[in-house]
Amino acid sequence: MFTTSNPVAGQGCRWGVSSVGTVSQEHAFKAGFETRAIHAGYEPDEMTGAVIPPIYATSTYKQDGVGGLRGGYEYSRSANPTRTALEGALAAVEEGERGFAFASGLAAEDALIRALTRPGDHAVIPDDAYGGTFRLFDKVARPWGLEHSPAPVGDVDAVRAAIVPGRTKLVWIETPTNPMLTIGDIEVLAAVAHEAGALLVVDNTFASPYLQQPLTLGADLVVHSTTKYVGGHSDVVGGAVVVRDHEVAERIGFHQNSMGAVAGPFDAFLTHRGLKTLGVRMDRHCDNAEKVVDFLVGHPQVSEVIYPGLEEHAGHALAARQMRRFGGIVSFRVTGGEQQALQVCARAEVFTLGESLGGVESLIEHPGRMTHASVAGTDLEVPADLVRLSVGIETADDLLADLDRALGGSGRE
Ligand code: P1T
Repeated sequence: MFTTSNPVAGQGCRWGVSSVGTVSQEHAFKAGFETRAIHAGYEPDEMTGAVIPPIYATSTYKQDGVGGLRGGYEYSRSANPTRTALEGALAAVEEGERGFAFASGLAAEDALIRALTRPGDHAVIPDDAYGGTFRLFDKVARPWGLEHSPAPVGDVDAVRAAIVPGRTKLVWIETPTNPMLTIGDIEVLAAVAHEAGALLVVDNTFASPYLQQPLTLGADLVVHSTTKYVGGHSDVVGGAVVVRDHEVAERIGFHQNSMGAVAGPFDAFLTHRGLKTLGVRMDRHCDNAEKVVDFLVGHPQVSEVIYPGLEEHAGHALAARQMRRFGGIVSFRVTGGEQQALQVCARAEVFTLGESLGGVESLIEHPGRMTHASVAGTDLEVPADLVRLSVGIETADDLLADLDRALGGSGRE
């Protein structure tokens, strides 16, 4: 049986979490991933039968006498039915106790950090992570008193050594990391964090809940930039935290409401719509990424292809164990240094030059000058000859032809 408690109404449902309406528990069962992605969080509206959660564009709710809330709804910073539906679905696909939707991935991270740490505490962070996450720890959280140590997520001993006994409250990883696609062992790192009395946080943005469910492997919290694969169409910015433990969930919920960086109803609607097709999109992202990798390996202008699906990737066996497939992001280095990397980015046409990832359209970027400019000169600096691809779901041959053109030809027979 798979049920999780409802953040607002306290109701379970067949698929995961029910936001509106009561459902008999008689037929409760653990549905498959796609079924949960499509049905969890919402039952067709009692009055109209609306199959999709309406966009509740309301800031407040009529009370039936003071304190007489209908379904627990009081004010839309605290809860809004469109957001509740998304939060229920996120909890269900990550197999968590509760999900929380935020205005952006960084807003979700900020709420998590402030809910679970205090001045004087310490966090272990990846030595390869999204530049904005590093900036949040280094330029925002540190001045408030939270210290951090970067460690390579692929090296368990190094992560263990970075823990400050008694002070480390969070071990924070990405797997795969952004942009070097390093793989961290979620199960082992959870044990390492727990031994030290810390919580393991996994940024699951790159894998998406379809490819990997960190909470089932022992992680305590998952964060997402839902801007990416969950939303999937590059039309909305959002973030999420999904929590395994009830008490931790209470703290995140308290901070979400107290700090207020929530997902609005229109954004929640778009993100939830995207989540319903996550499974089919991810399979095509992975198919196309594998074809792109095959093309790039051995290309005369490419010195290294980084993709966890390659047998020579240091984290390949681990990724094969903890992920369903290897994802849609491919990084590669070129033989001609930074200038060539910039040129490839500028020449690509089907691959749009831009930050972000995880949308249906293919994107190309230069991490050193773009998404990871904020880590220049730190332990997290990325190679200047690195190019990152977010492989979309266009026709694969068009993607290969575009890359060949951008690289100056001679990669295809
Ligand atoms: O952009 P926002 O929704 O606030 O999410 C931040 C974030 C968090 N975690 C990871 C792993 C991310 O990749 C991001 C955002 N990343 C990009 C914009 C990028 O192009 O890499």
